Amino acid sequence: MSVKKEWPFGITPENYPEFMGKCSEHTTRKGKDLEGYFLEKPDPDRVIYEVYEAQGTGRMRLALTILKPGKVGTEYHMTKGHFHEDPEAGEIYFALKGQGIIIMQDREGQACDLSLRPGTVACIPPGWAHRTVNAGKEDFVMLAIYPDTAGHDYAAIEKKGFIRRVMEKDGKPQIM
Ligand code: M6P
Ligand code: ZN
Repeated sequence: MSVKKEWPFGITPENYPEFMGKCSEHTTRKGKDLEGYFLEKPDPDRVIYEVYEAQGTGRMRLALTILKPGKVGTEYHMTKGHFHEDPEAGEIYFALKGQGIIIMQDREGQACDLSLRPGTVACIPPGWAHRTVNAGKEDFVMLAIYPDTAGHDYAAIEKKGFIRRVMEKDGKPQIM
């Protein structure tokens, strides 16, 4: 089998916009794409987050997510969240900028969260749905690395949501 020759590269908190330029896929998620995810109805035209995706090195995919700061009601901006279609596929998140929280949940309903600051690596084991929340006042930027066979399964989360939510209380993010 012939393998396409790739040129090595690094991604840093400073140069990630260069990586965005190399990406073949770019998705913008606005309030109207996230109706039913927040407790309140989001402004349909507000950009909540953007994802830049590329074929990574070998059999991996790389995705850079930029979550805009802000809240819908008192709930902090967040991604949709998903399980992987492949039950054996895990994922690694590497936080580059801002303050985030990753919420995870398995199919039995066990939940877990980790705070993400620049330099944090979060290991998402197979079988755990994952959602990221911007808990800060600037963009939250992170890089995700996952097998190219993982696939996104949004159905369960779309229907039932996550048990944990990140809400503002007394001016600060609180996980409820
Ligand atoms: C991370 C990765 C991507 C995912 C993106 C946005 O970058 O997990 O695979 O697409 O976050 O999350 P979601 O697809 O749940 O909206
Ligand atoms: Zn994933």
